[in-house]
Amino acid sequence: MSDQNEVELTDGFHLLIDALKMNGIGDMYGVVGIPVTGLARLWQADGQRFFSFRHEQHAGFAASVAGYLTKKPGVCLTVSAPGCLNGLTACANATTNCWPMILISGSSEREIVDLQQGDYEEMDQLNIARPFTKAAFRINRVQDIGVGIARAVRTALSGRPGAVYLDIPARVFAQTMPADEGAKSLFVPVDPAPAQLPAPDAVKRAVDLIKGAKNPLILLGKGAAYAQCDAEIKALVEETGIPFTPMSMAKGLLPDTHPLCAAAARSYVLPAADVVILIGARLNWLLSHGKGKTWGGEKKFVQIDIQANEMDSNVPIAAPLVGDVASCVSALRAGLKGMPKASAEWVGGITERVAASKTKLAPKLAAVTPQMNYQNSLGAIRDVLKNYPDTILVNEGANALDNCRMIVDQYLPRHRVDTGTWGIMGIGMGAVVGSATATGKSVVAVEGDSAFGFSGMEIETIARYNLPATIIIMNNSGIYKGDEKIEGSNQPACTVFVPNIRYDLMMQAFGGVGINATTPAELAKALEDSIKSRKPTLINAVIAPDAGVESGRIQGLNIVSKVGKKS
Ligand code: OXK
Ligand code: ADP
Ligand code: MG
Repeated sequence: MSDQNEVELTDGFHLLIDALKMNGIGDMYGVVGIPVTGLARLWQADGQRFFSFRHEQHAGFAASVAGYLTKKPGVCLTVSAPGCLNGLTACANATTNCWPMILISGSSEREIVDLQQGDYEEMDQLNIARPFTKAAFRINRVQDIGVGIARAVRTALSGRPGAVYLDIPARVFAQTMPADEGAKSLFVPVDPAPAQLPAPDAVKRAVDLIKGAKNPLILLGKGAAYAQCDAEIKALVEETGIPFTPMSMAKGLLPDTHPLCAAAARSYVLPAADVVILIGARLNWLLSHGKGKTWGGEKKFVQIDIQANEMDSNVPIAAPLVGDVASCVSALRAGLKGMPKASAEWVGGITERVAASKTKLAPKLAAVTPQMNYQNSLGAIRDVLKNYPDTILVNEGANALDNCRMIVDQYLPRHRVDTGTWGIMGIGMGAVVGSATATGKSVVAVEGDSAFGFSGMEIETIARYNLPATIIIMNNSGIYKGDEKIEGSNQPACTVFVPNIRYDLMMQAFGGVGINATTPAELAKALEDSIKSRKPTLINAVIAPDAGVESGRIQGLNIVSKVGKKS
C-alpha cells in the first residue's frame, strides 16, 4: 500500500529522456550494454526511436550525419571504455567536419577509476574524450541532468558546430529525486545558435574588393550547406552573376547543371580568378592551402566563416567576414546591390571550358568495355539518379569517390554526404543510416569495395530497420586496384582482397535484396528497381581489377621510397 504522503520520485533515466525530448531530440543511435541498456529500453518504451548498431563508430557517424543534415545535434549512446573509444572516432570526425553531435557514454564508478582499482571497463573517459571533441562534460548528480543536456546542446550548435562528449557515471542513471523538482531542473537553451552579424566595416571592405574584381569566383563549402540559407546563396550568385565552384558536400547547393557552375572548369577557374569569395569553406589540404600551382599565384580572398581564427590560417585573408553564413551573405547582397554582373568575357570563358570538359567526358561514360570500369558504371548510375534528384548520395572510396564526385550531378542542397575534411574511410553505412533516418529520403551509397569493408556489417542494421537504401559496391577486388602481385611470393599483396567477392549475398543473408551487376545496363536496372522499391538493396557492381589508380586524384599525397631495395 502506498503512503499518501509519499513523494513521487523520478530518476536519472527518466530525466535524461525528458531532457533530450524537451530539446527536440527524438532519435538516438548507439550500441547497448552495461550500463546503458536500461536507458535505451526506456527510450523505446517512451515511443522514441533507437537505432541499434553493430559497432559504436558507425552509430556515431550516423548521429553526426543526422546533425549535419538537420542542424540539431545527433545523439549517440555507448557503453563505457571500449564503446566510448569507438564512439570517439566519430566525435573527432564530427568536430573536424564542424558537425553537431553529442556522444553520451555510461562510465564506471569514479572512486574506483580515479584510484585505478580496476572497475568493469575502467577508463578515464572524460579526459580521454577532450582532445577529440569541442567540449567534454560529466554529469555527476541527477539534479544536473537538465543543465548538462542544455550545455551539451548549446555547445554542439553554437559558433562552429562540433561534437560534445557527455560522461554519465552508471549510478547517476538510477539516482532518484522528487519528480516535481526534477521536472523543474530541465530546460531548453534559448537561441543556442544565435545569428552572428558581420561588422559593417568588414562588409564594406568585402564589397569594395568584390566590386573591383575582374574575375570573381564564389567557392561554396559544406559550412554553407550546413547553414541552410539556400535561397540567400542562390540569390547572391544570380544577382551578381559570379561563377561558383562547390566543394564536394556543397554540390547541389545550386544545381551542378546551373549555368554559373564552374565545377567542370576547376583547374581553370582557381588560378584565373583574382578575387575568391569563400563561403563556409576552409583553405585546408582540399584547397591546396590557398597557394601553389592550384591557385596560380597571388589572389585576394573574401572569407565568410563563423570561426574568427579560421581567417589567415593558411594565407592572409584580404576581407574577413566573421559571422554566420546567412547574415554575411545577406549583408553582401545588400552592399553589392546594383553592381554590374560579372563580365561576359570571364563567364563566357568558363562556360566554354565547362562544355569542353563535359564533351570530353561523355564518350567515356557511354563506352562499352569487356568489364565495367569506373566511368561507364558511374555513367549508368548518373543517368538513373538524375531522375531521382531528391535521393541522398553517400560516397566513399578512392576512385569510387573521385569519379562519383566528378560524374554524378547533384541538384539539391545537402544531398551528398562523403568522406569530408579527413577523407575518412568507414563513414559509409553510418552515413546511410543517419541520412535515411534523419530525412526519410531514399539513400544511395556509392562505395569502393575497400571503403565498404570498414562498416559492412552495418548492412544488417540497414536491413533490420528496413531503410530505403541502395548500397552499390564498386568491386574491383582491392584498394586502388585488385590485380597487384608480389614478385616471387604467394603472400597476397597489401592492396588486394579475395577476388570476385559476391557482396550482394551478404545483403541476402540479412533478408535484403542483393544483385550482382556486370554491365552498365544491369547496374542501371538494379538501381532503378531498388529506388522504386525502397527496399534495402546491395548491388555488387563488378569492376575490372585493373581499373582505378592509386589514391584516385590525390596521388600527390603518396610518399614513395626513392632508394633501392635493402636486403
Ligand atoms: C568536374 N569535372 C568535370 C565535371 N565536374 N568534368 C566533366 N564534367 C563534369 N560534370 C572535372 C574538374 O574540372 C576536374 O578536372 C576534375 O573533374 C575533378 O574535379 P574535382 O572538383 O573533383 O577536383 P579535384 O581536382 O579532383 O579535387 C578537388 C578536391 C577533391 C581535392 C577538393 O578531390 C576532393 O574533395 N577530394 C577528396 C579526396 C579524398 O578525400 N580521398 C580520400 C581517399 S583515401 P580539371 O581538369 O579541371 O582538374 C585514399 O585514396 O590513398 O588513402 C588513400
Ligand atoms: P569544405 O570541406 O566543404 O570546404 P569546411 O568543412 O572546410 O568545408 O569548412 C566549413 C566552414 O564553415 C568551417 O570553417 C566552419 O567554421 C564554417 N561554418 C559552419 N557553419 C557555419 C555557419 N552557420 N556560418 C558560418 N560559417 C560556418
Ligand atoms: Mg576497390
